[in-house]
Amino acid sequence: MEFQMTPGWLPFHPNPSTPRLRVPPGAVDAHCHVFGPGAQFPYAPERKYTPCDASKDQLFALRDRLGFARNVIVQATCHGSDNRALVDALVHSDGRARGVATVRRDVADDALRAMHGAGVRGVRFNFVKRLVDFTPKDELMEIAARTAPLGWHVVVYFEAQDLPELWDFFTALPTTVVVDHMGRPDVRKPVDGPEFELFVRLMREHPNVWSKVSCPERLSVSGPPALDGERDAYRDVVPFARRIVETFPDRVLWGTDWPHPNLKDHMPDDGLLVDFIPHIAPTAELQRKLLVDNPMRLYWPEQASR
Ligand code: 0GY
Repeated sequence: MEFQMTPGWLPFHPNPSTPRLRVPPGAVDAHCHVFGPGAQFPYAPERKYTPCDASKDQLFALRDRLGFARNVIVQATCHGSDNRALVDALVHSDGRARGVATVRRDVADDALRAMHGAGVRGVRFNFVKRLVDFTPKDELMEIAARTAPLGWHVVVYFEAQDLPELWDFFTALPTTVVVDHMGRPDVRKPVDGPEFELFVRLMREHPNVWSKVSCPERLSVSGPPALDGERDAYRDVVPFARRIVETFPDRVLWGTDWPHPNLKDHMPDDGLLVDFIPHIAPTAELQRKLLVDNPMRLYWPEQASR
């Protein structure tokens, strides 16, 4: 099947720079996607955008280029609840990728077990209105209850202004809950203002809540470096991500978000994104927790050493 990219869609960076940061051995890129290729794994009819193809081989090449050892591949909304591209990437990763799927209430037990065998370890619930149609919360709770016995966790994606309404649902989930991109704070607001305090409180009061300190390129208003070759980017996101890393060092994850769906203004250089890490996790110990210990405990517990 032929797919036309959504007009204005930006393809991923063709030639990311080599990061200055040498990430610790065994580092995990814990938030990235595969898109199609559409001819092999068609995009879902209910999708809100049509991306560029971004294959598992391209993802694995980026992993190697950035110095990472493993990936956690998260089902993107353009594939709906058809997890075939994700599962195909997992089974061809030599055990170096695990996944987070999207499933519907009517998913069969056999299908869940097969996904587990391929390396799926979580389900994603998406509440970002521009990306998905509404799914009733009782349906999501039922999915969480069915996947929890497999040891799966729940990944949630939402925007900061929706946290008050979602609070009761999130805090009732029976599993580890991983929040994408710090709940998408509005970084023009103060880092100690009421909106971000609510997110910090969610993590403080609920030790099963983790956060990805990812996507500065999505959250930033100050944006990428003004000049080619400069490596100082997305500085307005630093206080938010650093606060979460320093307050909850054992419950944070980091990911590239490659191939960066729905960025309208610029496409980040993935090497620069890696060089953002020392700004938010300034010590070697924090970097090791963020990039190795935490993702290993969540996604490869049988191999985790800490
Ligand atoms: C992300 C961000 C986005 C898209 C998706 O599943 C998706 O389509 O996650 C977005 O547009 O904010 O986390 O990759």
